[in-house]
Amino acid sequence: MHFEIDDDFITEQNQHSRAAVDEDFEHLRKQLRRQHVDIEDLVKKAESFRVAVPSWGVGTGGTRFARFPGEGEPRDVYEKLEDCAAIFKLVRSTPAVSLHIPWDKPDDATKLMAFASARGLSFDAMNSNTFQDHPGQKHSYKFGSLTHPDKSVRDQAVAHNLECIEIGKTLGAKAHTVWIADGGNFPGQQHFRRALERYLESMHDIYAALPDDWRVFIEHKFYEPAFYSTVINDWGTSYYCARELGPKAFCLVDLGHHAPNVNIEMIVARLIQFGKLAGFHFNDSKYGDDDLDAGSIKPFQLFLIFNELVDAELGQAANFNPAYMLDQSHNITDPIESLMMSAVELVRAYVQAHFVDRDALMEAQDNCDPLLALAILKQAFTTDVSPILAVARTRAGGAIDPIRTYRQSGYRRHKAEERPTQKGVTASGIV
Ligand code: LRH
Ligand code: MN
Repeated sequence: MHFEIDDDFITEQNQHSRAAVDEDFEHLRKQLRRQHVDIEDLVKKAESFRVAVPSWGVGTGGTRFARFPGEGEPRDVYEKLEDCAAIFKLVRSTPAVSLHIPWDKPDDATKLMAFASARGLSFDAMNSNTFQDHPGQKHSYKFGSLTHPDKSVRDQAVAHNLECIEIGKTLGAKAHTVWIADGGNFPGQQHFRRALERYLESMHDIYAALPDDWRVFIEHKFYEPAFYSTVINDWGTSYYCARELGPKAFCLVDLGHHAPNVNIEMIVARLIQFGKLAGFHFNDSKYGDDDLDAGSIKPFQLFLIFNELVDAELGQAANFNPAYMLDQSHNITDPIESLMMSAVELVRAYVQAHFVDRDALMEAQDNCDPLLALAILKQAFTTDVSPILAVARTRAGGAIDPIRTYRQSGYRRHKAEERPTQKGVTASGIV
């Protein structure tokens, strides 16, 4: 029998803090009413928010220096889904999982689909992997994949992406994310223009294989693992390619894929205005692609990104249907706890962005009153909406305090018993 956190246990644990949350909620209701905001509207917004969990995020991540595996690591895609189901049970905003192929390649996709839906889970965007060489692979991706000078390597990489789409069709996914590590470590190693031409040639073949109701997400990244030049290095290159490919191609923004201090919320506004925003890989970082927990380092930036998203949502921006996903690497925390905390921080930023007085903001902008404009944003960002988030989770059958309830459940200890660590045997993932 596989241990699962049951609903009664969650309800029982919620008893511990219900009274305090109700009191704080009523206090916040009065505070918001003074600003002509109905707290129930914000609860509905919180309940409506959805973000997908990365299958590769429930195993312990690492760096090139070391990986410190935790207890009860998932050893295959089924155990990864068990952990995703535990997260969904407690935070209620993560009903979808984004798979990575071949790490999660199912022997039987129909069986995997049934296993997932039995736990209330569905599948979000698929992810291909031509940044590692896989067992039995004919050609190496050492010097690139979709942009490799050798056509047979490009064909192999295209075929892999088509296989991801085929698996995704069986699993009910509706999008495919293509991130490639292609680039160079030395000046002169790559011809920048020819490499991009080869990329588009390969992507046209992948685009042609997309079902009518699918989208392809181009994920840019300014460096790593290539340390001199990266073919799809920034949003401009990604946007050009999405335009070239067609209406089903969009630009995915992974927050960690930008140089420090880049104004990411402005890139988001641009991609919204150009009708090419695919969505996000949410995480946080201080230096490089650190893949830290969303909202843990730069919560104000996360809020400003959601301020652009909510402005577009309320303004019914054209072609605006962003896919929200987490993409993190949990090197020293319990991945389940980090993913729950990150999901909560995304709902927080989304609800705070819905609390922005947009009429007053527009007036301040039109009156060239920068300080008032900032103050209006800061008022929303500094409003503690935690009672709204807790009530929204509880009304959906989740936990008032997901971390505390998870720890009380002993889920990790149970999984440590069910999943005895075998030296060297872990679910395939980043490291
Ligand atoms: C690349 C990336 C990409 C995934 C990988 C796991 O840095 O963000 O989205 O394929 O991480
Ligand atoms: Mn990513």
